[in-house]
Amino acid sequence: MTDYTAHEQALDRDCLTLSRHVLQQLQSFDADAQDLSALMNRIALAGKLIARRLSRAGLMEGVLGFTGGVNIQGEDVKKMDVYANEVFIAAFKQSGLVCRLASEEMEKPYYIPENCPIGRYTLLYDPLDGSSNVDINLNVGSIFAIRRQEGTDLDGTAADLLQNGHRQIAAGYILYGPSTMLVYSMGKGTHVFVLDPSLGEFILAIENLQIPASGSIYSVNEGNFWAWEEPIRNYVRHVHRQPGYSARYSGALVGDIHRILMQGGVFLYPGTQKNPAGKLRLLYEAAPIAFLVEQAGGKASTGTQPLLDVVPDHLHMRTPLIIGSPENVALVESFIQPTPANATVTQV
Ligand code: FBP
Repeated sequence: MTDYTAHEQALDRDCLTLSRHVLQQLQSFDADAQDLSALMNRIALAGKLIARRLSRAGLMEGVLGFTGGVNIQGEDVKKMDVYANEVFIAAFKQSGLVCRLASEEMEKPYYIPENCPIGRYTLLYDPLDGSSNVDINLNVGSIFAIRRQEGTDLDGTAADLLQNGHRQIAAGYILYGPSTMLVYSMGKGTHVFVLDPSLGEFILAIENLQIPASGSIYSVNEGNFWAWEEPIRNYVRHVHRQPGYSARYSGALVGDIHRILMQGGVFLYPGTQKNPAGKLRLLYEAAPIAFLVEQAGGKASTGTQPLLDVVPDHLHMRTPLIIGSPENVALVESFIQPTPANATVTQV
């Protein structure tokens, strides 16, 4: 191989930016494709701004800690939650792309009048996932999904968003870790980008990521053990007895899912007797992550039905989530819905 080719390859690599990859995925340069490429680029901009703030947060006054307020979820709000939410809104102003933003941090969707009615998309997002990690410099993330705006939504109930996860046009997450990564799918595979700080661009690192069919990692907050229903307890008792399993739980969904996408295994956030619906929100946490994992050959379930089939009844609806390598998820489901065929495995 001549130097030139290696040089050409490196140049090609450096030019395989997110916005170019989206156009390649859509195999089109028409207005719709350009809009979705620009939309993804705005999400990337929000990620870069949040990553910059996180990287210097420990040196800045008033960036970390709580605001003293409580959000629609009943959770104490972190200052970085508010900052990250404002960044996403600012990134889409004057864009003509997104008419409405629905966020974990806002009771009702936020409208960008200058973008309506031309903006044909709605962005649903969790601006800062794993916020319990942010003040201690552990990994956090942002989660996003793009859906088509159907109707004018004048009553602000976002009723047109109450549809199953298959209606997502694109979904992904940004992982703020040792490096900043953006993982997304438009329904044609799952792709991993790394932020090259010297370029300020997300560059393609892995195309068509495939999750291992099974893995030895299980990721769940065992502190909730006695709050779970018996079948989930039995599954965890089963893995405790199996040699080779390792428990890994970071407290941030994005970080735990990224590990499982790369190494295989299963993540669980089950319901509890007190909260049968669990903790995670369907529209801007579970459904986007399920879309990604299934595009990588994985499986996502509530325990009793495919996660992407769930139709929400309100914007901030919660759902149990069991997700990861298909064989591991099927094993958990076999404890929840035992059949004569799997009775030997589920007897603990
Ligand atoms: P936030 O988006 O408010 O951070 O909540 C979601 C989350 O932090 C997930 O990232 C994580 O998987 C889960 O909650 C951790 O919950 P728990 O502390 O109950 O295990």
